[in-house]
Amino acid sequence: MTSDGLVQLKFDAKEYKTNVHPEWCPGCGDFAILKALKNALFEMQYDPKDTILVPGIGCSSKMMSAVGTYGLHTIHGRALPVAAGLKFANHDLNVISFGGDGDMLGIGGNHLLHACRRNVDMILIIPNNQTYGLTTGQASPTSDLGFKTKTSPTGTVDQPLLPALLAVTAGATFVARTTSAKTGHMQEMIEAAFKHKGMAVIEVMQFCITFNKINTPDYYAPRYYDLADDMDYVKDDKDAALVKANQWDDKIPLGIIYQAEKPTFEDGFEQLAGKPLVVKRSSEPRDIQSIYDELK
Ligand SMILES: Cc1ncc(C[n+]2csc(CCOP(=O)(O)OP(=O)(O)O)c2C)c(N)n1
Ligand code: SF4
Ligand SMILES: [Mg+2]
Repeated sequence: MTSDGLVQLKFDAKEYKTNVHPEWCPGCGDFAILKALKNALFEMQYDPKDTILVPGIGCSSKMMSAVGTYGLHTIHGRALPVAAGLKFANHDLNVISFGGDGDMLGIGGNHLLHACRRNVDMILIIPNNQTYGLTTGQASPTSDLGFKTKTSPTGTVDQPLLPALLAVTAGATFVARTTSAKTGHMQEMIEAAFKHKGMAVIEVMQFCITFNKINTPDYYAPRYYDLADDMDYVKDDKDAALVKANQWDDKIPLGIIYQAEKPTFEDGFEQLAGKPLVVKRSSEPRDIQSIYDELK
């Protein structure tokens, strides 16, 4: 508390920034996700040296380098097992994984199922632009039926997956949907996920203005409604959550679709009840030199 009664914050907003500016197309929805993530980290006052971002590979995954925490850029589809391993080794860390719809529901779909059913205490953000952005716009597992691309010139014939529905079904204990068109709402969902104990999955409808000209903010704006406006909605009712997560037509719900308290993966190991298995060795954010030196 300062002399004028204000709360003294430990970390300034600039602690969560770096001087890296990801190369995204002007107008890409990833800019807003990055902003919401940094705002949420600041609001939570997470210590940057106790926080690690673990993305896969894709346009959205580039945001890791712009956040002033630790980061481990993994390979396409494999972010979740790495993130879960980090949490297991040091459960004092705030672990935030993220990857696009291709990353998390295509090549990494298997890992998504198991991270959810294990209820690992970490966050997963899925920027869902319904296309493979980085590799120039092929159809992804969430593309609409009939989505035309260079590799599906007559339109894709594959039934799309719904990330939030998959997450609820597989056992995640926090599942929310938000949109890159609403930075404040995204930040609210990320903060709610940070406060949750267990696997928290946030699907962000993220707009790829370059390769997806169909699923645009204007396309979705009239369809969205906010579950927070429904006072009767009970978040820990799984049957109700399945209905909401599956609603994908002229009405699409945003907000916390499902949230329940259940034992986490880490709770299942008495070895983790005390201190972490491995205590981090460097003291400053991004001071990785001491670890390199030890491995020489
Ligand atoms: C093992 C492997 N397979 C394929 C690729 C090529 N690749 C890189 S990003 C990507 C898809 C990106 O789409 P998505 O995950 O939806 O992320 P976005 O770029 O849309 O944010 C693919 C197929 C790769 N880098 N590694
Ligand atoms: S290709 Fe799409 S997702 Fe990638 S930076 Fe450009 S607008 Fe964003
Ligand atoms: Mg994508």
